[in-house]
Amino acid sequence: MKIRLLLAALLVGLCLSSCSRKDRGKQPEREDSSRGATTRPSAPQKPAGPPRSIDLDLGDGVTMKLVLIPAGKFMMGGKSSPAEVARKFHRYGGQEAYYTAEHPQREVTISKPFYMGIWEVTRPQWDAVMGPGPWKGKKCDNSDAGNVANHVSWTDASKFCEKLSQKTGKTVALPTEAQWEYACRAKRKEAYSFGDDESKLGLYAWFAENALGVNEPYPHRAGLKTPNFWGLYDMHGNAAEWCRDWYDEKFYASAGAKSIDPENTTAGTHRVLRGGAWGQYPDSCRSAYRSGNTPAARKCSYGFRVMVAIDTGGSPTTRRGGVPEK
Ligand SMILES: [Ca+2]
Repeated sequence: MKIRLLLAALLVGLCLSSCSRKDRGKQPEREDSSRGATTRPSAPQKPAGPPRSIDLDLGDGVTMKLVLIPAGKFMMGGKSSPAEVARKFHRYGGQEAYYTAEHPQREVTISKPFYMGIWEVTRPQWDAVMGPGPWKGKKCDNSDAGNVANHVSWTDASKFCEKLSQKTGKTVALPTEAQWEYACRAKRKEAYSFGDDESKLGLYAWFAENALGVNEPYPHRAGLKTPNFWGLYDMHGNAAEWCRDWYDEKFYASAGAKSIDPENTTAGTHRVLRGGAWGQYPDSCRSAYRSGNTPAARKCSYGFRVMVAIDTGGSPTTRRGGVPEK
């Protein structure tokens, strides 16, 4: 009897164990009773990055739009030799000596994303921050009140950045020369942000052939031409743009030319100007072309655009003073 009872208990035990295994195997995934949807463990959320664009409030109903430029690497400087560029632009009087400062080309890292103004600073933007601009009464003071600010020196442009930093609580500054070229190229390696064919330049730029050459010797209203891949207008032509660096034609070749976030901070006589302008030929509007002038120089072809630095938390920095944190 005892043996029978033991065998029966053993059979019940085996059945319970087997049924339990089957049940576990069939166990449905947990249901979300409210929606009937299967709930799986959620993937870790990526922290939200900085917004793709920001609008600065300059007061008086005037704003300034800037777009996010991602961190990355690019080849800074001229791909073609000075002799090749001179040959290509011979009909415009191109000479090797004009292009030697673009060399040697080298890989440069822009280690942090930043915001770049989509336009050169406009006259209404200037007026909202600084009051009446230095173009007033000049030959190039044409009647278009929405035109870009010009006849502006490097010192004027830097003061604008300081005042706008104070006004917005963000770090507004001139871009470094490396940031400018990186933003201008927008991932393209050719002579221009749209390729190598200078016959297309008129779609993207105001320059000698469609401005000075047709008796319009001044920069034109921002945003009328085609922007580059990152949404930046008039990087080629219109106003030549001041950059933060001191200009040194041998900087690329010098030991001081870092490959990560380079900036020439060694005081010289000239500051950097980039992009060419409304009176210049296509060779001077190339992404790699470099020039400069003294910080106090004002010309009808000189203007600028600004950048806003982003802190490590992903927000535009709030440190004041016009110079981004390193
Ligand atoms: Ca420009």
